[in-house]
Amino acid sequence: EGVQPQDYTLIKMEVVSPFPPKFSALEGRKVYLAAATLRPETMYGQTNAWVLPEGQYGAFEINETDVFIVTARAALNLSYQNFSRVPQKPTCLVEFKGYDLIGLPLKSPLSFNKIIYALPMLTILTDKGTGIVTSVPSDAPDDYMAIHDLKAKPAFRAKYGVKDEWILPFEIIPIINIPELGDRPAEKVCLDMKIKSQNEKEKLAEAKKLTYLKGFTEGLMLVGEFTGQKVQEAKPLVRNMLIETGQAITYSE
Ligand code: A2H
Repeated sequence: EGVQPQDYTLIKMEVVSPFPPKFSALEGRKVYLAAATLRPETMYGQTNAWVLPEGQYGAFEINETDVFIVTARAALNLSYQNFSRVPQKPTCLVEFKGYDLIGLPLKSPLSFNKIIYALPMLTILTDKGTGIVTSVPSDAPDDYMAIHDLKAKPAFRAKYGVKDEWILPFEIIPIINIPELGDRPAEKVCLDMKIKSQNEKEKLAEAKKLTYLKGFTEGLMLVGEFTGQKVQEAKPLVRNMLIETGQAITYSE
């Protein structure tokens, strides 16, 4: 963990009912995969969620109605930030492996895609955020490369039971224009840097830094309520809108 606290927006990605058998104990509740993001202004372009297949997750009671699927570590942090039915004591209703979450259909705030699916990503860290990541391949190099790997490698899809219809209908949606990088900045940077897969961690860290900085300082919104505005102006506005409408919460660690 860093020295500086990091302020994330937790996006409530709602699990669409009817739930699969392993989720039957949660029937009747509002169940969300809660994804930690630093880029709430990109949520229009979500194409899927990411989970770590080998990761340990739980379904935790946040209040009388809502249940969040996150790591136990995140649930404990949340319980100290007023997000637990029992203050400072997470209540886990069901435990899951990331495998159990793959293929879940989700409804996510602002997303132009009305239903998106949870897919496997092998580079998710379990000691950061919630262990759930939302995917915006237009603007996140990690997301772009993880989708690329799934599309390029049938054996990878087969290993995790990923169906073509959870990936193929979801094209990259332009959300932000960056003067030097265009409307699909993550794709451009990954191609320019000749990144081959999600496992090229050093190159991806560099790609991420570049798109993040350029996006923040020079990016303009192409879609949504704040079309035409700068990313740095739109970011807090989108964040507040999501929080005020109950579609997201703040989370720091
Ligand atoms: B970001 P920082 Cl469009 N493991 O959200 C790996 N990555 C994780 C994670 C975890 N446990 N938890 C969150 N993240 C990702 C959107 C996005 C993000 C865009 C562009 C860049 C970007 C859509 N994915 O991140 O290490 C999440 O992906 C680049 C900074 O705390 C989260 O924001 O700085 C970001 O990493 C948090 O990274």
